[in-house]
Amino acid sequence: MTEIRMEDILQEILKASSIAIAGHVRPDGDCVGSCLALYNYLTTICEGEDFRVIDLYLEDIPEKFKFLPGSDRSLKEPSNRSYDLLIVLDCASMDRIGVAPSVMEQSLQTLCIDHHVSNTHFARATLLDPGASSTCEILFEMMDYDRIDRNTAECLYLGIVHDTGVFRHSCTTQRTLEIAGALVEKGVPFSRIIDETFYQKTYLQNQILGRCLLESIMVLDGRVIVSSISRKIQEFYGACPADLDGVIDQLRVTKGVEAAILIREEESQTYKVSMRSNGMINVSKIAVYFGGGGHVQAAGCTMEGSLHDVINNLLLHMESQLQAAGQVS
Ligand SMILES: [Mn+2]
Repeated sequence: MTEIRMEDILQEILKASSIAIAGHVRPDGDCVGSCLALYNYLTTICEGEDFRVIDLYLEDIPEKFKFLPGSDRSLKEPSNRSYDLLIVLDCASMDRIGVAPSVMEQSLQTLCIDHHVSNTHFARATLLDPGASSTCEILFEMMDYDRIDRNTAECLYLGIVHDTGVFRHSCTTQRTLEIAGALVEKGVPFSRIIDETFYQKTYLQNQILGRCLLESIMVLDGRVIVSSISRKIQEFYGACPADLDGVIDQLRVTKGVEAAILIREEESQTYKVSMRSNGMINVSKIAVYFGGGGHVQAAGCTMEGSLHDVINNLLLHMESQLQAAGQVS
């Protein structure tokens, strides 16, 4: 277990003549963006070196990220080949490594580049910066700006956009915005990336969103908003859980609201609960109480019983937190 300095990292990487790059399970924007950015960057700077092998391992890349340069080059199946160096990106622990556990075992050296404060230092060497908005931001810092081409820049930009929620989350710093600006200078089509990979929804997703907003209710003096979706409705639209992505965030930005609750019926009497808070209510505490988990402002749990009981139980906890904060009488 060693820490590597940013200045030395590229040199260290280039000592290896066979390199594998891998991300985490169910790759998100920052994972896909960072893996493809590093792949494109190394492939470009090593062009013409026919002795060197650079392979990329990623689980199924979500459709909306497939326009990124290099996405067709990823190997989905683990191979038995061994590499001089495996670089794992945006992955905090061993159990999150997607397709590459066998590659991990067989590689001579392993390096993890990550920004999760919970990183377990599972790799032989780790470059960890919990202050970075994203793994893409760390990669930008270690790359030579003049050698970042537009392909690499697009991937980096996408990763930063996704992990910062389009520069809204508190992980966004002055430096994050400077980096985004530097990437825009490389010709990144930023409007298209933000619209088509972050905000765009299918017609079905929009219908589900509309339905959930329409069915929502304001409770506890308008401090909490609750919505639910039954199995019947999900089946009617042919919606899968991912089609509800973003619904809870739209509920949360309702004016006056401290917290939002979205309840999805999974099976009869079994509900998946998502909660978001604007800061005053600690939803992680409530989720943990009901056997789930998450962060202070975003958490979830599974609950059983009638919908009515589920809502009442959650609201009791929200109410007592609001009372403690002096927000409801
Ligand atoms: Mn990330």
